[in-house]
Amino acid sequence: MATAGKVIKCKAAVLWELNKPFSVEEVEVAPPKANEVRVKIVATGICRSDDHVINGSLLAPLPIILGHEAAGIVESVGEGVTSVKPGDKVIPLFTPQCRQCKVCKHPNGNLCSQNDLNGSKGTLKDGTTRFTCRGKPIHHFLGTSTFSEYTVVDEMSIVKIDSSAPLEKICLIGCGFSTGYGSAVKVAKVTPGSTCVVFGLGGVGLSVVIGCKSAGASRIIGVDINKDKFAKAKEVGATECISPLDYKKPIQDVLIEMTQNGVDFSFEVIGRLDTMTAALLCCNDAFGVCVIVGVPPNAQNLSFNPMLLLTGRTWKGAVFGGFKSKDEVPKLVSDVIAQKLKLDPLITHASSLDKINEGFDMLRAGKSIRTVMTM
Ligand code: PAD
Ligand code: ZN
Repeated sequence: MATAGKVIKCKAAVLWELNKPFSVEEVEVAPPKANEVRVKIVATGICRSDDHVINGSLLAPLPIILGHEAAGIVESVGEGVTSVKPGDKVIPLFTPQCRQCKVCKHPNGNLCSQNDLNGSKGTLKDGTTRFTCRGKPIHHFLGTSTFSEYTVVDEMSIVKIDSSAPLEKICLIGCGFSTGYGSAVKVAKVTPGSTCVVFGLGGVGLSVVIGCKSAGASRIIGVDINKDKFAKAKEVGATECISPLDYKKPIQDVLIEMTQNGVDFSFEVIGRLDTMTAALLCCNDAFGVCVIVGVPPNAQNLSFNPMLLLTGRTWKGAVFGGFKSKDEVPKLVSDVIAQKLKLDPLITHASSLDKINEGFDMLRAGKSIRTVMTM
């Protein structure tokens, strides 16, 4: 391509300060170095995890270009890149898969030791950034930074997908859908005939519901304080929905009563300590499995009586639905193309990068599930 090896000037949404709107402006994107890939982002979704950075719940260095749920086309590659080439359709991976570390070599677990989630550096693997704006270096987010017309990622953070994939939908495989679906089928390993409860019916929570249904759960209870989310939840598989605001009792007690001693599988898909506690308490004390999917507020702790686990409960969590990203994303994409998995119910709004602040306002107001911005 004519741009290969050159700096690209393009539009990106820069977050300069916490709790401030994005500033959509011109940035310079340097060419990829060795083992890096420059991608033209075609479509990117708005996820609550991006908002967690804006409000300080999830720590990341500023200024930064956020965005981690996207699909695009390879523009150029650095020396040594073998798994993708210019023109390939790709999905950036916020959980990389280096294939060298202890986690990547282990059959279970997907949090590759090269991840930038815990104690984020905000750089690529070599410790530097490829973005500048107004003469200042701008940080990367989770090695992806998709709120930009072009981004640079490490080869371990990108995977080639089927050339027929519709990018404006398939971007949801980059985070929300895979995270929720995998939390049910891969992390919890939901069993046929089981009872499940899902706290939080946003894009990720609805994807948990879809996973529970496809695993054969017979009862799927959705819990949300926003009743506007109930219709969609039922459309994708929830058998009933309740709001904690309708009860005087703690919601875990309501759920324990509804299910005769607690559910088989519970999922927290909000990111709050009180609902994480409720999710643990409402699963059966002898065999219940509780999965944390929501990103908890930075530097806050839970304390609980270990007796809750001694009785037999399992308490676990995972990022990206437990999927080893480079291995499993292409398969998820193929399942969408084959219509075994459906993303359409999750996409409520189509927008553009210029309207990114409005997109986040809609998420915060509970009016959207997923807004997909096309570039
Ligand atoms: P969302 O904001 O679309 O959905 C959250 C839902 O929770 C909304 O429908 C709210 O109404 C509901 N809610 C809020 N407070 C309460 C409450 N007190 N009781 C009941 N319901 C409530 O977010 P999302 O679906 O994009 O993301 C959900 C969480 O998952 C969020 O914490 C995000 O950071 C996390 C996430 N984790 C991963 C991962 O890899 N583990 C990936 C992507 C997102
Ligand atoms: Zn996300």
